[in-house]
Amino acid sequence: MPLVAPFRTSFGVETTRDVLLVGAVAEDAEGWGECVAMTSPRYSSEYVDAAADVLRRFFVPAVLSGPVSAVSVAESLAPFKGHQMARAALETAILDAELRASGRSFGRELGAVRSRVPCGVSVGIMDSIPQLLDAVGGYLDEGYVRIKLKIEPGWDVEPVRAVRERYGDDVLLQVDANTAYTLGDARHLARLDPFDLLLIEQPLDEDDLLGHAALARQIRTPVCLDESITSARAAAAAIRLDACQIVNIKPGRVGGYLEARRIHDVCVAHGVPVWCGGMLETGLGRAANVALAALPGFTLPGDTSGSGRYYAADITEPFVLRDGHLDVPVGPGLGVTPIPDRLDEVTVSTEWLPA
Ligand code: OSB
Ligand code: MG
Repeated sequence: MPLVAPFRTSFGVETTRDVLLVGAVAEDAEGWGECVAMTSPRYSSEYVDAAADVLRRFFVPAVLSGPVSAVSVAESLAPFKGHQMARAALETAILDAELRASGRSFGRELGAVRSRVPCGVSVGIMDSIPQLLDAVGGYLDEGYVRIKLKIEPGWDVEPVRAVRERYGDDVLLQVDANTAYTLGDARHLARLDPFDLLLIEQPLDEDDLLGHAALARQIRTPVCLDESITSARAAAAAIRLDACQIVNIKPGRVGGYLEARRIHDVCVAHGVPVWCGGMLETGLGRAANVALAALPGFTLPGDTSGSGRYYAADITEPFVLRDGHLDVPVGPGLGVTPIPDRLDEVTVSTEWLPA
């Protein structure tokens, strides 16, 4: 699916989104899970074709070898390592089918306590500061309540300063480095301190919890982890080590919504604020993310933007911001379904498993 504008991060530029959807068809319902793996393994080791392969060869056969239920997916897949995004898509499809069959929504199932969630937007690296200021201004006009700037060495202090100077100190502002720095950059990153950022997301490598803990002692901006938080256990370790003060929860990265909820619970128990990340999802993934973001520990606005921030035409009814918020879907399961004609238009291949 073409993106409305190129999205540049420290790990690359995306102009289109290769989406892998898993559908689970039961007698009484059909469910959907969106796999958030990207085309190439730059954000994490996962990528779309690998996810399709591991689902086809290992995950779907393992899950279908016994009685199928969402809560038993993790157990069925326990013999296998990794591929959290593929796991998440499969578990979500089955959970959606179960919830639709019983008329219960994702929000209800996960424990949502709000009917709408405040929305932030993730703004890519641009060619120039004026271009960035135009983009940020447009999003603020649309009502986004929080701006996240993607940063990398050479595009960090100046864009942050420019946004603060132009739009003022009241804008909720944060940055995301996607692992682009090293601990040696600590003094440079401390130059972000005067700008009162909400947080800096994943400045160092994914496996560098001790580095994040050391960095957190050298800068005032709170450290938030994204890539490093691969499970509830990883979250507990990061918190214990003081490697982060805030956690970004992405269900795809952690193997699904059930593990995402466990991370939420761990963070709440430790007084660590969480927010819901995004992976440029279509309306299907977005619906579930918005439901998750309505849990009580999600006290910061997430990267749950409106459909129009990503796609001129979504594959579901678009999510549209109202007063800076998105409504949590209330219908059974995800509460949204693919529009058949739209799905046909963007589908490049379909595969039935078992074959
Ligand atoms: O690091 O949060 C990230 C998109 C793709 C991969 C990684 C990230 C992102 C974003 C955009 O920042 C979040 C979104 O709007 O979906
Ligand atoms: Mg991130």
